[in-house]
Amino acid sequence: MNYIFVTGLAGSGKSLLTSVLSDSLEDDGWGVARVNLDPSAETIPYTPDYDIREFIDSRTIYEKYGLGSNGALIFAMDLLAGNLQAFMPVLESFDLDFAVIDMPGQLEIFTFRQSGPFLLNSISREDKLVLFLSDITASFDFQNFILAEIMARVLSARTNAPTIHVINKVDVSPQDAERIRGFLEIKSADELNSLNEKHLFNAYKHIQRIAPETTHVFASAKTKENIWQIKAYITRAFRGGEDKKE
Ligand SMILES: Nc1nc2c(ncn2[C@@H]2O[C@H](COP(=O)(O)OP(=O)(O)O)[C@@H](O)[C@H]2O)c(=O)[nH]1
Ligand SMILES: [Mg+2]
Repeated sequence: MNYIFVTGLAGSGKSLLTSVLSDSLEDDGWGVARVNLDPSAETIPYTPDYDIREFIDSRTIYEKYGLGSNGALIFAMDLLAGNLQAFMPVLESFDLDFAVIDMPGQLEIFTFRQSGPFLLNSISREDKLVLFLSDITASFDFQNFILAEIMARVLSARTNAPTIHVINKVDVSPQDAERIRGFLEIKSADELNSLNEKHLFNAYKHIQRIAPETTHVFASAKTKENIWQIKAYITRAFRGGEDKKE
């Protein structure tokens, strides 16, 4: 089974993309398991084949241990990482082409904790791909965009997986999407105006070296624009993917 981890900023569209991408892969004839690993999700727009909320309720953790909601989520991820022997057999039993895994929006589980990278690498050492979602409303200016880019690369380095930075919600403002595309064309700090932008750009260039395998797709989970591009990367990334389809 090939694993697609849907990570990214809170509210960027991870759950909707999990739904739309899974449906679209199924339309192409693939077998897909939908997995929700966000214990604090209120509602999700798909019927999960596995739902962590059935096993870990972050609200109960929140009350039982007196943790804040963020602390409860981090505790829940540690709990899951420590109980993989129960989780993995269920996941493996699906025995389909893809598992699309909807992750929590708290990026600190990947950046400042071991549980995120440990989870991803324990679920799949080899056959995995990370989608990192930001959305065009969160990447309004160059600094915000480059910070999202840095985060995508940090995730790629921490999880040792090819990563697609999906800039989602292009339907909201095609003009902003065009402007952000322009940010990707910048080749040198000399093209930037402020000192902060120049420093951030140089930091980004350094981080690129530790995680070079990142591509970009400008997409909309709502209108399904460019979902085909994400699928094209997915089938290319997984060895033999194109062959299996025939
Ligand atoms: N306009 C627009 N809204 C979107 C898109 N993707 C997600 N949303 C909306 O953004 C909100 C957050 O989406 P959700 O999938 O729950 O984000 P998550 O917190 O990252 O899982 C919901 O109201 C979605 O309907 C998109 O491509 N375009
Ligand atoms: Mg969600």
